Amino acid sequence: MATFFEGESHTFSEYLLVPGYSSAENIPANVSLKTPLVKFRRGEEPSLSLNIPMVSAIMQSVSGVDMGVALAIEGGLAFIYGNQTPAQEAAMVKAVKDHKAGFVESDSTLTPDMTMEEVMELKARTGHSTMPVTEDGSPHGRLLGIVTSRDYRPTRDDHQKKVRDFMTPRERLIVGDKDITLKRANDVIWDNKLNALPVVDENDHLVGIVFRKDYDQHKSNPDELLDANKRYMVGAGINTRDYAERVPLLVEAGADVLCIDSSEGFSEWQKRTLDWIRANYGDSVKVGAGNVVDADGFRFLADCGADFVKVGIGGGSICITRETKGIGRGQASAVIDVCRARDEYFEETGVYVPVCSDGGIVYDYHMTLALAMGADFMMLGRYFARFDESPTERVNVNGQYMKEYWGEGSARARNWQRYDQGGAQKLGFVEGVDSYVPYAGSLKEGVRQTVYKIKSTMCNCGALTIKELQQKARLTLVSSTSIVEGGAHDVVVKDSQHSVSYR
Ligand code: RVP
Repeated sequence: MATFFEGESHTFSEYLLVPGYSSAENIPANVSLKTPLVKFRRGEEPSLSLNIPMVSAIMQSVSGVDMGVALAIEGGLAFIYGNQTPAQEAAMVKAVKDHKAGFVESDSTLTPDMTMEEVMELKARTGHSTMPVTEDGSPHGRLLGIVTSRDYRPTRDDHQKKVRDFMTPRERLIVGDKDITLKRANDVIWDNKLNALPVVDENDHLVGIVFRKDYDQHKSNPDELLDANKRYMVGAGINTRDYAERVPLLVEAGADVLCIDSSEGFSEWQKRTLDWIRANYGDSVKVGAGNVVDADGFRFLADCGADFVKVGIGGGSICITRETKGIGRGQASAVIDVCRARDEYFEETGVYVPVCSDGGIVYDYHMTLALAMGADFMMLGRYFARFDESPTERVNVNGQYMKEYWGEGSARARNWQRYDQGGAQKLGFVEGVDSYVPYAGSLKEGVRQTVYKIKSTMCNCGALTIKELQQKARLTLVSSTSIVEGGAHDVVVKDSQHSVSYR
């Protein structure tokens, strides 16, 4: 006879937190969201932690270089997608590691032959008034000069005037060399009353620009997630097929943590992958595994040596695995079950293996619920796909800005390795869709608002840390009727955006 799990399997929207006592101490400014990323022994500190409990999904439509940098600045971590060649993925990891905070790559570069009219158009499009001029117009071309709004007068000058005739030429520019530190660059800006300092390499090719307004970059991003060398931290997805080729390249490129990306991880393939990494790198390479949805799956991966375990099958917004294959489990039930198993494992072995809740976060409060249920951090696809920093196109659909977002199991991504069960090297059938998500602006603003909401709710529960939330949280299942009561109801909402503020 088959095994039947007790009760129904539930998802986040079916739960609410019941507030607990909050003291005057419980204000968002006092809340820390620091959380372990990899396993650790009782009494020890984890070797890697996150400053906010958010990582981006291992997906083509979510996690590229820009996501890696932007999310590390906020204290989270991106997992660069594995659905590309090992060399391409390693190059993305390296680009995040090489990114110098405060050194901006120009998105408005000119050639000397452009006209003042084109300069004005570019300025209107990007909003940037400082524009470097390079030989070929590329952001890393040979630097020939710089144009700022002080160099031309639209009301008086001929709009066909060439850039070469009004730019400040290279010989009159103060520049920094490519090894300059941000601190030194800011000193140069300050001493010379500059607005921006172009940074060039030994061949006079533009590396980036340091702007005066980035002066206190570190001070305004207190949660930045940095490695021991003050570089941004970044993760990378791997699969259970080509790890012997992929892992060494990713490690060499500087990936701080890896994660086996699979729709279903309770398998011998994951064990083989983890065994190979341990045999070749011992514990020096950190690697998460998954996905699983129950205690047995967790224990299997923990025993195989996973550094964290990822939970979730079929709950992703673009995922149709449950419809196509009939496997999965409500995300809340899966997280609760696995986190219970993690705590038992910790009691027994003294090893704490962090749990990542992956997929199915629709509202910001779902993140607080996932944490309260025991998750150490969340992996999010749809949430991050909406921001400027996701690698997909922003498009206008019926008058509304959207970003494209597609599943790794969709016909568009064809990530057969993620769904591999040892058969032919192709996707047998699709398990994901291609979609749009409403555009939501910059990651910084979006994440900061979400983080503030999580902290506020934690205060309502009397918790100043995630651990405390997990100990103090009181959760209740809600009936479908009371879910209706939770939104605006029995009124005509004036601002239709209200009901979809996160979506
Ligand atoms: P969501 O945040 O709800 O958009 O879910 C993202 C998660 O969905 C990913 O981290 C991954 O686990 C899963 N996914 C990615 N592609 C697919 C698919 O095509 N079915 N599912």
